[in-house]
Amino acid sequence: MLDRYEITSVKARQVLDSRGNPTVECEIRTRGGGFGRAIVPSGKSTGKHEAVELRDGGLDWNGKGVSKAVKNVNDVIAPKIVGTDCRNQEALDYTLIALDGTPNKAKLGANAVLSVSLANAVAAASTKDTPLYYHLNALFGKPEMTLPVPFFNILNGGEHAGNKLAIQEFMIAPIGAKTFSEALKMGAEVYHELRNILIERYGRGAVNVGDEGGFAPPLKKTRDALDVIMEAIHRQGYESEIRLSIDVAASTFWTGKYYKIDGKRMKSERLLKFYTDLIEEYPIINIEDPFHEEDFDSFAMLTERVGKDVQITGDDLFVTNPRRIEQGIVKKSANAILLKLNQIGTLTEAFQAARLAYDNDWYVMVSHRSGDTEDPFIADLAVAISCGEIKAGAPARGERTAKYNRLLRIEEETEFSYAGKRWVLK
Ligand code: 2PG
Ligand code: MG
Repeated sequence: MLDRYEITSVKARQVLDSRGNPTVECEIRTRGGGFGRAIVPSGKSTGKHEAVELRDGGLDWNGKGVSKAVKNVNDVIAPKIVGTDCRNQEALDYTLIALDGTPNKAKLGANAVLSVSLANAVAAASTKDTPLYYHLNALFGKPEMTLPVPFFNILNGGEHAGNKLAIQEFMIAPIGAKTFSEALKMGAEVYHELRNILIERYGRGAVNVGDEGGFAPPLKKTRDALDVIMEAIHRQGYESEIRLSIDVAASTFWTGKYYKIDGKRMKSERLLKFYTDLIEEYPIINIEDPFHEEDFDSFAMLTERVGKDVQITGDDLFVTNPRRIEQGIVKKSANAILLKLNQIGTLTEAFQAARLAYDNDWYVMVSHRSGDTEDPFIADLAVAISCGEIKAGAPARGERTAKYNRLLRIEEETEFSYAGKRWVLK
């Protein structure tokens, strides 16, 4: 007898991401009437070691079309997985990995592969008639679920903005909120206060936004950005609840010899001192990618110096890749990983990355991409693996609020606690 969990159709198409570039959407249906849809996001400050995003090249869509990846789903992957059981995520993902056959998904494209991997999980949850976070939690196998602290990227620099700030993301984390909804309120209030201050000081041109919805004011120096954010937090009266976080994305201003930041050329020792000074001056709880993507050793030095109090997160360094995370664990290069599904290409491998981090007492922050979509998958993922931290951009713009609004709904329908207490308030 044919089972209700049998996959009956797999269909991909090309849709647009938040930057207006093509990306892959996949839909999976099951015999029991289940339906899953997933859309793959796309990074800009991508790590060198990320899985390959397959693009068509040529003139159409400025070379960014994904028709080959779509064709790979419809013609190569679909025939192999139609008829299989959607509940067996690992078997499906290993089929995808084998079909691709390369270490970095270069043949079929990580965008093709991931769209199927995620749509399958959504279809399985739908067939079971259970929320996605429950289904993912069962697959991942963690005893509890929590609502993550949102890290709102309210001021943008680096490759995500047209200003001179070297650092890519300036985030606020309402760790002292009692609930997720309160955290969202604090984040939105500070975001709007920041807007007011930027207009007062620099005029209306200062509140154009970057790729992730944070403001991109014409500032040049790191401290100018941190000061204006502190002012916004102060005016809203949230000094005791909100802490700061930065994604330096240091590979983007590493010249091969030195770092170009704040009008200076810094070698890694000087940059390290720059960070320890910042940590003393500002309430920073997390620094992502403080050094370039091959520099495991400088990462380790910073982690040794400040890692007891500050989370040091590897994004471009680890690219959600268990093999690179293992290297980082041996070298003590960080104490957290950024989890981005499309850096590795399947849900199963992303779970392996997260488990590896947990098994070594590291933290995990679930993350969006700068080119993202209305798909809220990562909200459920952050709850399901109970990592307690998510970054999904500013509390504004649809592709970002899709994640935060999904978390509001999960909060309303569950008793899960807010993960703010995982951070020590100093
Ligand atoms: C990052 C991300 C997401 P991108 O560096 O962490 O904020 O940016 O998607 O451009 O790599
Ligand atoms: Mg990053």
